Amino acid sequence: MQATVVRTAGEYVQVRTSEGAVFPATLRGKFRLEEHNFTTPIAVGDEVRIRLEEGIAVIEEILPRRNWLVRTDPSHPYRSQILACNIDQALLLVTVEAPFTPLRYVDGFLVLCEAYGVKAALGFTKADLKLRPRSQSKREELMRLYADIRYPVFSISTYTGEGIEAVKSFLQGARTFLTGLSGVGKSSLINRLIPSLNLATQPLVRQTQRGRHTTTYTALYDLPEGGEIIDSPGFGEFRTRDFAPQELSHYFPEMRIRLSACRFNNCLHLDEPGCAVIEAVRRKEIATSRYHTYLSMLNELKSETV
Ligand SMILES: Nc1nc2c(ncn2[C@@H]2O[C@H](COP(=O)(O)OP(=O)(O)O)[C@@H](O)[C@H]2O)c(=O)[nH]1
Ligand SMILES: [Mg+2]
Ligand SMILES: [Zn+2]
Repeated sequence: MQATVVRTAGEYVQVRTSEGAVFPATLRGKFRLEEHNFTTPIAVGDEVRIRLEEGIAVIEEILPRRNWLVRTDPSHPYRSQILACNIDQALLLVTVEAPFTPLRYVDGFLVLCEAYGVKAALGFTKADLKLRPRSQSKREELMRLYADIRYPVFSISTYTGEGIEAVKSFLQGARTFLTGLSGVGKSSLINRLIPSLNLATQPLVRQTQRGRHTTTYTALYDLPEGGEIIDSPGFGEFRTRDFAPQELSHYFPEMRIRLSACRFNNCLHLDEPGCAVIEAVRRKEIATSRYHTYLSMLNELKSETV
């Protein structure tokens, strides 16, 4: 029988058959041994072949994946963690305040999506919040920056309903991986999209304006208008060592289109003469913040590969 993995929480796995029946699932021991490079060998979105044994789905085979999102497991530097599999697109929720989302985090996620061939979009949430003037202009500036480099950008409020219709049409018919720091409003957005669900949401910690980790599992839900959304815990960071320093600029769309104009075809865009990327940064055609993320990610990749 074939089934889809619809929930993972540490070792706990749930699958759903094509008829819609949901079962707790276990992995046969051999997967654990074979896939020791991964924190867990299976992830939400996986298609699996199962055998039912007293109400438990025994997973016998993981079917080939169309794609996946993988990051370095922050607690085990030599292991990878599969975030989700077989997805069409990803939506990253971002807040400028409450909580503060670092740009390195946003760009790190976008690079991950580019590297694994997943279409990415950004949702700037809590549009109803009255921000300090500096934060308000920051929010607008960032929305423009990412729209300019062709990422779909939404302004969303789960309180007022702003942007919800636009997000719905973006989600319709697709399987979307939803992520963002703890407290940005992922569960609130899903509740707005699927009112019957009633996921737990949590106020921010007052002093720090950071989220609490309410969601400790990854779970897939059906959307009423068709399509599926994957709720995930507030992953702290998206680091990867799955590609070479040389590849990195290919995952920045505004750099990618300029690479053929660099004088050297192995240009790392650091201080090489005739570098089209550095020239574009100088002319403010590439955002300084994006270039800084590039440099910091490049440094990490270089130190991983020596
Ligand atoms: N002002 C405002 N607060 C929101 C909005 N969406 C969610 N919140 C609040 O932000 C906090 C965290 O929301 P939650 O959905 O639990 O975030 P998650 O950790 O990303 O799942 C809760 O106190 C929500 O009520 C919004 O659109 N506007
Ligand atoms: Mg949540
Ligand atoms: Zn260059």
